[in-house]
Amino acid sequence: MEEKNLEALLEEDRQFIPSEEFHKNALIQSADIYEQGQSLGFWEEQAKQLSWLSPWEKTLEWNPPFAQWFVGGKLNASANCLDRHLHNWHRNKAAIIFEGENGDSQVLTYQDLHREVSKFANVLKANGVNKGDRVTIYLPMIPEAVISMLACARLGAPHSVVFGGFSSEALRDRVIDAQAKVVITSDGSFRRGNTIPLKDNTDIALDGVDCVEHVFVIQRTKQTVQMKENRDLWYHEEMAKASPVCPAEPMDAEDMLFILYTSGTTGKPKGVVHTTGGYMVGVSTTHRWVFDLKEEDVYWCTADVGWITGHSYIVYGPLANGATVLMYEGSPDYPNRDRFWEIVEKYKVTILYTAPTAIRTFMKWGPQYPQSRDLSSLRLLGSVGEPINPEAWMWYYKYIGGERCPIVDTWWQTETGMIMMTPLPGITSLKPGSCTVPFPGVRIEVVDSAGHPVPKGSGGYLAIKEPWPAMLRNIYGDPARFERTYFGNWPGVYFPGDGAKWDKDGYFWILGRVDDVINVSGHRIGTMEVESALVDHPSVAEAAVIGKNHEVKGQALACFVTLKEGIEITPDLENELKKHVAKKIGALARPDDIFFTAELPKTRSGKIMRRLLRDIAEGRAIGDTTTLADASVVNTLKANYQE
Ligand code: 6R9
Repeated sequence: MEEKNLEALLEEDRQFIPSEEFHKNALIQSADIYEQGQSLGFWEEQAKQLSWLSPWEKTLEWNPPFAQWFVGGKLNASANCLDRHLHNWHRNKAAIIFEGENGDSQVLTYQDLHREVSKFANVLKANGVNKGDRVTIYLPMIPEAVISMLACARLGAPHSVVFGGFSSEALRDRVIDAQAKVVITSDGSFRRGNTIPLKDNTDIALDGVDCVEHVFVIQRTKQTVQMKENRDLWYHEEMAKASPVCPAEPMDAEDMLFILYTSGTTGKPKGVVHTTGGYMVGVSTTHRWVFDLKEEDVYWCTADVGWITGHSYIVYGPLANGATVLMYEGSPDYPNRDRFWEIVEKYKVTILYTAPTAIRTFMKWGPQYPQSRDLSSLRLLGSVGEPINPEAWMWYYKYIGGERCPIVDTWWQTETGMIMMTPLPGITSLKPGSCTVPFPGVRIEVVDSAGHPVPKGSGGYLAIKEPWPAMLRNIYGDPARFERTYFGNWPGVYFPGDGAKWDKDGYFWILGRVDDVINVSGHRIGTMEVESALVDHPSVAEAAVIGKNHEVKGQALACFVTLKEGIEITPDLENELKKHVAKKIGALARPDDIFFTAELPKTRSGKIMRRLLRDIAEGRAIGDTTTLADASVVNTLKANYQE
């Protein structure tokens, strides 16, 4: 545990009680809900909010570490997000309000979305996609990304969305691991006035990959692309021919809905598997209660659909609840630094869900940007992705929420599928920096290394003691890794990889990852992935990567590199290595620092002394890092270092 963090958090004792006004209008007004959450009947009640084609026979079948929820039940996720909203006035409600980076906009009602999804499902079907086939989606934040996901769900073809900022190599690994039959991409994507060539990236990724039969290309930037004969098809041409009628495939509650890759402690990303019934129950319930969703809300989650936050809280949760979802394609500073606030003002956004790294960026830019816009429509704010430091929380509360909006700090993961710890905004007192308490029906504790709960006021490891409906069911193709990674510490207990503290009131304070995963701007990056990318470069002999504290990103990548015999250290090489990592993984993994060193400091047993490296990177152990190339320096540091 990081002592420094713990101390700082222990000093935080401000509390914010829900206003009378918010409380009396909230969906959840009584803490009795936590009592109800203690029986399985609670999740059955929530499941009844969805439409099922056949009822389930058993709520939970738990053979640790394998869980099955709503056993025997049948439903379709796309039908739950679309068809069931068509029977009344809801069909004319905006499902997606889209704002493009260049200022173009589009509104899709539930009826529109249903039609587009049905058409695209027919296109996919006509091109050989059947129930169970995997489809990789590599798209910008445009409505077609949602249409593609729901079209797959409609056919029962699990999707694997790959974030549009990932490199062609990262895309290739994920296509191969999933053995995808189809890839859906676009010509390019807009980014701060430039374009990123997604189709070109896809072509490189698929070179020599034989599982992919078709690539669908959506026209977004209109840049020139190569269309490969017999493989590539234009989305708009196929859609023009498609029928708008496509019945949704009845899916078993435990049929796979999607795979989503995430970083772990080894170099190979894990394909996290989510299934249909439990996931839909988990995300729709949490979305409704955590965001206190009302019919008239305009809900904006700023995540990308390439991450779990986009899956659960842009697509499946909100659409299952019939919400109006705002979707923004671009970056927060294009064309100006007030773009987010311009959007809030333009569409009268009522709920905003974003990440601490964004909030810290806005803090750095200064309050004049939000202050120049009318943000009075906002009534609730959310945070996700990493711990929010109390100063950022206070800034968000004051300058964005006008000291009127509760902030729900939601802790969860790709693997948990749904929000696991969070305030319920009508009843929970907020403490800046704490994600407060587990959601009803979720059992989480802070434990010591033996798995025993620690007393209130101390720190330890986070542990999830009981299965929950939206939990991951497996790692695609690797059940042994699934068991080892998540259930290897304490039998039958899920280990999320985070350290946490439990305060005197039973509130949880997340301290960050305790494994070799680094959280850069809310994105998980495995140190091993970056180390492998570096060692892949012909000049590099060995590499060690650590996360150093960073004002805006939370953590940034600092890399220690030893070079092969005879290779010279030059500023060019430093840039080349940074570029190499970005090319191998994606721009989000571009290192902040490369330190060339004659040797990596290791313990007698050969383990890299990462804490020493962190002290060096953060300037504590040594002032001038250029001397690291002198072998004696690292050896002296190492000799004086107390691990
Ligand atoms: C949803 C998402 C998961 C990791 C998780 C933790 C960190 C997420 C947090 C938080 C503190 C919060 N994390 N939310 N830490 N407070 N509210 O981000 O999923 O990309 O899989 O990352 O992010 O360390 O273990 P994912």
